[in-house]
Amino acid sequence: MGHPSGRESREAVQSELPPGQRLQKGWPVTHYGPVPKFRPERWEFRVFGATADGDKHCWTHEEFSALPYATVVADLHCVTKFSMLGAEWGGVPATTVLELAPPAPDVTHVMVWAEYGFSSNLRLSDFMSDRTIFATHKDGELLTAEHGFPLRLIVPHLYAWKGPKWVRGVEYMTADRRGFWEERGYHNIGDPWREQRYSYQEEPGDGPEL
Ligand SMILES: Nc1nc2c(c(=O)[nH]1)N[C@H]1C(S)=C(S)[C@@H](COP(=O)(O)O)O[C@H]1N2
Ligand SMILES: [Mo]
Repeated sequence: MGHPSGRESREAVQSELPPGQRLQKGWPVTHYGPVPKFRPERWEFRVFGATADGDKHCWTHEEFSALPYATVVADLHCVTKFSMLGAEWGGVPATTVLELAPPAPDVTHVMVWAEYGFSSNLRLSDFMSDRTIFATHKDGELLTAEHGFPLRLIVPHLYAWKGPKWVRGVEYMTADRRGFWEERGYHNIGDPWREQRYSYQEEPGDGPEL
């Protein structure tokens, strides 16, 4: 067909972007509120709620850092329409957390909790993806404070607000409940390929009543 090569390569890049997104050069910082100070002696990662054994599971920073390290190459899509492609995220896969602290059989959703009470809800099926990862590193380097150090969640197949920075824990839930942005006008599921940006786009069954 013979497109000029410049145009062809732009189209190749565009085809990797979900609808309505544009490619961002560099890595902007996007969040609500201040950047929390990391205090290692006070930090713990907690899994609580409907666990299989009914107990809370806690890791100190040292213990969590000693869990097996894995990497996932994934894009980041912000609902405000910029995307960053092809980052390598390093850390602890969500599947590892699920193995070490299994949910009760009736768990359907999780709430991921971060500093200052920020939260985001996910279907267990989204959390269970083998590409969902609690990241400590990006492209081989420790995360910076403003990008979520010491720990942030990356859910590659959902908009980036579904991945809290400064994560402190996971609550296993037997019914869905809205997180911080999901209560404030963003879509309960947040699939960028279906452009599920806002809660007014939700269809019956996508989320709890607002
Ligand atoms: N704790 C917390 N995590 C958060 C947010 C936030 O407001 N608070 N914003 C989310 C949004 S909307 C985006 S786009 C990404 C941005 O990550 P970045 O600043 O590392 O690019 O963080 C997500 N994680
Ligand atoms: Mo975002």
